Amino acid sequence: MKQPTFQTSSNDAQKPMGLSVHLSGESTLLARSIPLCKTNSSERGGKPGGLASFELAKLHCSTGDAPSAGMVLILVLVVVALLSLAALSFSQWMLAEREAADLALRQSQAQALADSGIEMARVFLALDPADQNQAGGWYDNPQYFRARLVRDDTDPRWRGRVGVLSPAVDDMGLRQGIRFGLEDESTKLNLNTLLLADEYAENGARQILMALPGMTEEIADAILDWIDPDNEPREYGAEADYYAMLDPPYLPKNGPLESIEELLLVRGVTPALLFGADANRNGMVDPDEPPADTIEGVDNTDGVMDSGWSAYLTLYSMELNVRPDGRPKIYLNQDNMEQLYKELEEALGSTYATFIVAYRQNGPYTGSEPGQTGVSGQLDLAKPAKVKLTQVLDLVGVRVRVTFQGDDRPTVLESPFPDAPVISEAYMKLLMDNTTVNPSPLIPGRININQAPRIVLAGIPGMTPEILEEILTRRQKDPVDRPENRQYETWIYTEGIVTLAEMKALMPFITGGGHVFRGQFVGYFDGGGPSARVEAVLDATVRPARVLFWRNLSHLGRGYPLETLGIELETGLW
Ligand SMILES: [Ca+2]
Ligand SMILES: [Ca+2]
Ligand SMILES: [Ca+2]
Repeated sequence: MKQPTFQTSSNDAQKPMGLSVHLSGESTLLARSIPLCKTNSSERGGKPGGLASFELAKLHCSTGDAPSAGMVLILVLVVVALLSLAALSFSQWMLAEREAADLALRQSQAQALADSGIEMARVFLALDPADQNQAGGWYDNPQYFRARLVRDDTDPRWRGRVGVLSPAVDDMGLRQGIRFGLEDESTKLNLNTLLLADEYAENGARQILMALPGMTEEIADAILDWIDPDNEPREYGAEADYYAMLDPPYLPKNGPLESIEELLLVRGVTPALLFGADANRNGMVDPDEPPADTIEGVDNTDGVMDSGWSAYLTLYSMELNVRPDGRPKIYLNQDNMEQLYKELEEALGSTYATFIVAYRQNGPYTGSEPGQTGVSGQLDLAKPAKVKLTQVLDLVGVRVRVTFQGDDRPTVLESPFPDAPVISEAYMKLLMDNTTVNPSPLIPGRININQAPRIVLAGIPGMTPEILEEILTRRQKDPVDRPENRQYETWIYTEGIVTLAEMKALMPFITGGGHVFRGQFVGYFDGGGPSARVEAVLDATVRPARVLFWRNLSHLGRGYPLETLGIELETGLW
């Protein structure tokens, strides 16, 4: 609709000073020049700009009769009223527009706040471990990860913050509440390395899965069949033949998973089992979420299934297998004995280097001759290796029979790495920091015994209930509080919780900590309103850490109350 237009006709000399109104467009209500009243300047009391004291009663109409003057007045009033209404709705419309623009801006700012949190975590993970600990660590560090002020403003509606949250694990190893920090992905079962467990223990992979509440042998084998490359069904499993009968039919993946959600395609896996009752993915069952005391017959009274199996599963866990200074570890199974000796001597000294190379060249000695300590000699480094180590701990508590160059008789060497808890702590750090039997700089899938929930630990092949309880009782979850020896998984051996044999059985499955981290990054304003929530997985095996996975959870709401996230904790303006 076209807008009315107005023009004055004061230049018309024949007519008294007045206003002519033209309405163009559909409305032709007023199409003629309307003569209006003329004021008597003497009756305005000579006030300059007498319109200020404009009073209808003091107006004298110089033209026209009384009824037409009244008519004109009414018309003018109608026009004025219409104009006022138009102005009012226009201003209301503009206010609503402004609010919408405000909201859109704050929404995109909230998203930027959440993304700032990801960058903040990447920066933190790029620090050396000692500096990370100095700054409070990545595990439970509200000072660094809670309510960080990103955008300061005197108006709380615009004072933007970000928080980084992860599920907390209590001293019983149960997921309980939240903490401000990151979550080590190595505290979960890595579905894509699960099949390796079968190489170390019979049905090891199934055993690991069976630790999940509500898991059955049928579902466990179906998951493994879904991942394994063959089309041969396991004892209780399902392969292509089964999925071909479904409507619509589909094929099993027969390869690594790309998302946890893919498991919903596996026979027997349901959304309730996979995700529990935590619809908004904040790690807990909120009052408005359906009660989850029982999920398909699974006992959830202790809340272990609040977030379903997804809380215990990952596709990303990985750890760096390098020396503390970033150089590759010494590969103990390399073929060149001269090179091996040289590397070992430089890092560990000649006694350790001699014994390790002698072991490689001769294998363990199982005869009755007693071993000697403190004896040394020159090895023939041209002699090729005879045995390979399956793990570093093969060197502990063994003897080697070796003939040094220039000697006529062999010598039996006692290992400089005695099988004795406490004492072993002295050499374990050197061995763990510098040597490996795995030439890869990255090891995926091992489980962090310092932080993993009870359920995940319980499934590890070789884990007994006694060992599990000892670990849960003694461990220190936060790396900041942890003595140096506890950064290696071998602390359960050096502190006497497990025997050497038990340690060697557990070793392929466990680690002291991984280098891939997950967190929920919540961007919000002190005054409430728009918020953004992002879940991201950061790979800190490279510096700066790279984002492996990013998912926007904003549509599920902020997830945590403002009091939990923290407001007005730090600001330069208040
Ligand atoms: Ca398969
Ligand atoms: Ca199979
Ligand atoms: Ca929830």
